[in-house]
Formats: sequence, structure tokens, C-alpha cells
Amino acid sequence: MTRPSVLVARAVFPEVVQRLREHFEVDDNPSDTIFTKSELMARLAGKQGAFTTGSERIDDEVLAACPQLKVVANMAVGYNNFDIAACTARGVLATNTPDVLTETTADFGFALMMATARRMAESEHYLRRGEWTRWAYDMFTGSDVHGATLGILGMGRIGQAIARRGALGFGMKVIYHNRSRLTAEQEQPLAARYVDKATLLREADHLVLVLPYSPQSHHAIGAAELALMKPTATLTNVARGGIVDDAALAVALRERRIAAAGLDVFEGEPAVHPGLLEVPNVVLTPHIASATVATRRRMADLAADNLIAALNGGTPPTPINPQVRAASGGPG
Ligand code: 8YV
Repeated sequence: MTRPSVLVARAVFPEVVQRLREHFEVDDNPSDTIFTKSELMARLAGKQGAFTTGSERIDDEVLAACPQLKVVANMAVGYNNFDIAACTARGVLATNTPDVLTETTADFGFALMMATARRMAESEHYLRRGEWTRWAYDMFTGSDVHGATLGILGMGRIGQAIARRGALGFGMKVIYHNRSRLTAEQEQPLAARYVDKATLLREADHLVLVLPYSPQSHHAIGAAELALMKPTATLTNVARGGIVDDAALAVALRERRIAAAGLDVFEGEPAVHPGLLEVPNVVLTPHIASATVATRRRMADLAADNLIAALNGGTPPTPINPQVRAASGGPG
């Protein structure tokens, strides 16, 4: 029987590609070219599976052009690059990589929030420019993290992991807003308080965004929301570009309507809004919150596990639309 064919759309660990070769005919992309939509459709033609990352958009046009496709396995927990309704309608199973990156991403979110509150990037740039000639009582004074109020917008797995760090490690008061409230058992160890969004914005000393991107969360933080925040507050985004209106944020930072921001994700990344590059009070990182060697390997392995199970008639560990039963085995 002919083995299924899969596309590995971006460069990934060679060991993981090798594992896929044990099961499939693999078309990989070691030069790590980012495919245009037509290139992606051409490379996917006739393939049953795709190993994707956030850079590949799987929408109805792509699915319509690739009717043999049965599974799309994203190496990411976020899947706003997939049109899930279209996948489900066309019987394509979609999978993601939750859990394996939760603690690593929470470590980074907390670190970015601390770097923002304590002005680490700004002061490092000053030192590198050779401007540090003497101590001053108010040199790069920031705001405390310990004991402050941590606001979390999006209290899923990663949000809760950040809240744990704040509450248990730094004595922070945790407030949060989410589509649904946590159970009392989840709230109690963190003394987490569920509040409406306006209260969250008004009361947080350090606001961290960890909600998924969707049309509903587009510009969840814009000029009106920034205006509710304390002038001493910080904003950290480790979720997705587009959740924050970056142009409005650049203005708020320039006018010191909030103290500082830490951003790992951007609208239209890898492009960064020029206004953000001009202001000193923002820490900017290139979408690396899940980037540890061990975690990236776990993500790649889980995406491969999903692909292998789905195309070999097994049960994929982390389906997004489990109602789709992936057809087993060979092509067609
Ligand atoms: C990925 C992420 O590195 O998992 C996610 O949702 O944002 C990151 O961990 C990125 O999406 C590449 O696929």
C-alpha cells in the first residue's frame, strides 16, 4: 500500500523529520522558505498531511485546492492560522500542541513582565551607549513586582501558570478576566479574584495578556482600554499580535499614559509598528515565549504524534476538532 504523503512546511528538528519519514513520504523544507499561499497550495497538492507552524495559513481556499488533505498538525498551541470551521466542514482534522509549552511560556511571560516593570531593556541600552557615568537616586526607577496587583486577561492554562508564579512566588494579588470564571478550587490557592474587564484594567499594576486571538479578541486592548489603566501600570503581551492595537499602544507609551510595555507578539509580525521602535519604555522580543530547546522539541514531537496517529488510524493526542474522524492509512 502506498504510504501517505505529508508536507513539513517549515524547517524543524531533523530527528522529528526522520521520525515522520518512518511513516510517510515526506516533503520537507530544510531551507526554511516561508511559502506564499500559491506555493503552499502547490506543495500540499496530493498530500494527506501537513506539519505547520503559525506562518502557514490554512483557509478554505487552501483546503479546496487540496482535497486529499486529511490532517493539519500545527506546531503551536495557538491556531488562529487555521480556519477551523472550514477544516471541519471539509473533514480535515486540525491539531495543536497544548500543555507542553505552558510552563515555558509562563516563565517567559513572567520574565517579560519583570523586565518591563524594572526597565531592564531600556537601562541596558543606556549602558551599552556608554551613558552610565554615575549613580543617581532616580536612575531607572521602575515599579515593584512583589506585592503588586497582577491582572491577567485570558485565564487559560498559561494564564493560570503565570498567576501561580505571581501569587505563590512574589506575593502578588491576582485579579483576572476570562470568558468563563475558574472554579473555586482553581481560584482558592491563588486567591484569584474574577473581575470585569474594566475593573481589571483599572486595578492592575501589571497586566498580562494570555488570551487566544480571534475576531472577538481583535484589539481587545486599544486606546479606550489603555485609557482606563493606571499611568504607573505595565502591559505585557505574550498572546498574539492583533489583540493589542499597536498604534494606540505606541501613542500611550510615548505620552506616558501607561508606564511601559513588554511585547513578544505584534500585529503583522515580523514587522513591528514603527512607533513602538521609537519609544524607550517598551521591551521587544521576537515571538520567543515558547523558545527553549526542550519545549520546542516537545512541541515538534507532539505535532508529529498527531500526524502519525491521525494518518495511521490511531487517536491523535490533541485534536482541535475531534468530531472529524481522520481517515486512516493510504491516500484517497
Ligand atoms: C510558536 C506560539 O512558537 O504556540 C504558540 O501558539 O505562539 C509559539 O509557541 C509559534 O506559534 C510558531 O508556531
